[in-house]
Amino acid sequence: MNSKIIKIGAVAIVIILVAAGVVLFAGNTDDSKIEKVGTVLDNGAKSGLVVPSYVVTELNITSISELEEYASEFNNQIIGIDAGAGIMALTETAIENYDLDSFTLVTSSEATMLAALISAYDSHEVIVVTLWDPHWVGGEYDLVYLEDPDYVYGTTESIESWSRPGLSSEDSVIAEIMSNYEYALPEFNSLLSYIADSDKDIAVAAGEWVEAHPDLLNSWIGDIEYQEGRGTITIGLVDWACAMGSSNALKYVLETYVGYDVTLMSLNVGVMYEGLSNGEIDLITTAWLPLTHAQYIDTYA
Ligand code: PBE
Repeated sequence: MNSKIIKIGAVAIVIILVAAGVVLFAGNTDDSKIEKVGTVLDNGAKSGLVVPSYVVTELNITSISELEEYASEFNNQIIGIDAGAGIMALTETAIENYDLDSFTLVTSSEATMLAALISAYDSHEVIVVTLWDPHWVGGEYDLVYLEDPDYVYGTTESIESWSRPGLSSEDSVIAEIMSNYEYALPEFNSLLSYIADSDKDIAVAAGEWVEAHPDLLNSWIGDIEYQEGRGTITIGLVDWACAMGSSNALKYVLETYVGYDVTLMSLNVGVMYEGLSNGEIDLITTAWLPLTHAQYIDTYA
């Protein structure tokens, strides 16, 4: 064999190896995608800008498009929640869309926003907050969504469960439970209210609520039986009432009726999705879609 043929052969081998590498790499990219594993709530979730009902009657304001005229009554503030929450990005869009130039969106947390809302409510002050449903607070206070004629906050959404890449293919038991782990809207509202009204630790209250709903529990676990040592599951969540409710109830079910060891990890929303994507977190039950968490799903799914 002359040296020219050997060289051509070597070049061909290099080309084949590079092509194989490209194929493998492409495969890896797919394997790094987070996966939808269930629907916690099918439709019925919504979000927007909310005021106490007395604000609607007293200022005669019903729509976000009228907010700018009354900016000073609101101290030029919209009380928001944590940075990275989908509702914060949607509210920045609303500020641009409805020309709310006099307003600042205040970054805080759900707990701080609720404290501000309740304190304003109790002293009959004007306030506007970012808020959503399902949430227990709407059942306890007389609150109104300002109309959103341009649908900046979309219409209704679903709350979905997502997993790290590969969880369902590795563990058919968790895959089956997650595909069953769904609430009707009145059930989900009932869970959140029960937790909010309870003096007990949220984990205990969520467990009590599950025990009081045996038919729902059975619909989640089906004929899966308890088996000790099924493994460890880390559920990521943000400190939002809805996420704490669904995650604590799921932890109770997986530990008490299935045999997993479950850790709940409370995080910032961006870190939660990143952790899901790199496998540090196994599951989340708080993906609001198609709109609120679209930015994270576009990045990681
Ligand atoms: N929320 C509640 C979240 C999703 C769950 C509406 C505050 C958000 O805005 O990202």
